[in-house]
Amino acid sequence: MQRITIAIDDDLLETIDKISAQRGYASRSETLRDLVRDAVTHAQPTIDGDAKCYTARTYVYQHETRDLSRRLTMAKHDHHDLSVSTLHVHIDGHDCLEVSVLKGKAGEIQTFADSVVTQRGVRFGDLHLIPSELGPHHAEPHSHD
Ligand code: NI
Repeated sequence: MQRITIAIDDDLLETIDKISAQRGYASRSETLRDLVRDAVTHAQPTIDGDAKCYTARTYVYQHETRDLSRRLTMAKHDHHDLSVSTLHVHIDGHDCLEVSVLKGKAGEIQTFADSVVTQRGVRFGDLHLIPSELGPHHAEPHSHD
């Protein structure tokens, strides 16, 4: 096992301590290891990179962060072929919430999403991959009542 040092926001640390107390973890380290394991499992692609899929991508970003809005716009134009629709909500004076529906190969979408959520000033990045081929249930024409 290795020992690392990380810088963390006060608010986030407070939340981690609450989770730790609620679940009864013996230490912060134990709590963080479990939370990181969850995140790592979530981050590993479970769909074959060439599989066609739909994706709901959500993230919050601070539009005032230097150059961020411009970089995000450029990334979106670079991947315009994957984009179906984006919802933008101005949460408050600083933060924007975006929900994008993307369509394409899982691997390409993952790469695009990573390029967005890893930018400084972007938080709560999440990606929900939905295979285009939903199996026999949806292969037949169906109604929605
Ligand atoms: Ni906004």
